[in-house]
Order: sequence, then C-alpha cells, then structure tokens
Amino acid sequence: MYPLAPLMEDDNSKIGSEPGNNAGVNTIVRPEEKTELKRPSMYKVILLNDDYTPMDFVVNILKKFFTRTETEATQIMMNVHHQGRGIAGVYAYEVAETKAYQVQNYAKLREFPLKCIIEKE
Ligand code: TYC
Repeated sequence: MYPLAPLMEDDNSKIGSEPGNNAGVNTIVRPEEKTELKRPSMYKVILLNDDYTPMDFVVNILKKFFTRTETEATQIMMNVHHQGRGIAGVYAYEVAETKAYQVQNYAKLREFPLKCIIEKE
C-alpha cells in the first residue's frame, strides 16, 4: 500500500459558500497523486528446430496459432530450420505463455518433438 498524500485544508471559503456547492461545509482537497503507468513487458514466442517435426506441420502451426500468412509462415519455418530458432510472434506475458504451451501440446499430441519457448524482449 502506498501512503496517502497528506491532506491539505483548502482555503476555499469563497467556493464553499457558493450556492449549490456545499455552502458552509469545510472542503478537504487531496493534491493529485502521480499515477505511474508502465507498459507491459513483451515476450517473444520462439520455435526451436529439431530433426523430426515436418516442415508443413510447422508452417500450419504458424498459421493456426500465430495468424501468419502462408508466405510468412514458410519464411519463419525456414529461418528456424537454418538458424536453429526463430520468432513466431511477440505478445504480453500471459498470451505468450499460453501460445507456447498450446503449440508444444498440439505437437506432442501428434508425437512431434517441436519445442516452443518464450523469452523476455
Ligand atoms: N528441421 C525440420 C525438418 O527438417 C523442420 C522444422 C522447422 C522443425 C522448424 C522444427 O521449429 C521447427 N523436418
């Protein structure tokens, strides 16, 4: 819990006595507190290469889970195939975590050893 900013009694004898504005009632004004807004950290969902998962299966995963076009999916898959790893997409933590889990599970159920991990950007 953050400590509250100190209360200040406002000199609003004028405002407070205007009609329809709590005439005669002391008003306590709390100075504006600064609200720090932070952007959520983003996470890369990364596909790892292996020797057994079929290329067309990886392309289909990229289309199904990462809304990639056929062309994009093929490029990413070939990149993973040659470089060992590649970025499928970048998301907020919960989304990245969920996609990585779903992809690996989808592959495992079909007995492919495809690995999918996340990394903070
Ligand atoms: N290397 C695999 C093959 O030759 C294809 C593949 C690509 C596997 C990307 C996994 O994340 C991967 N069939």
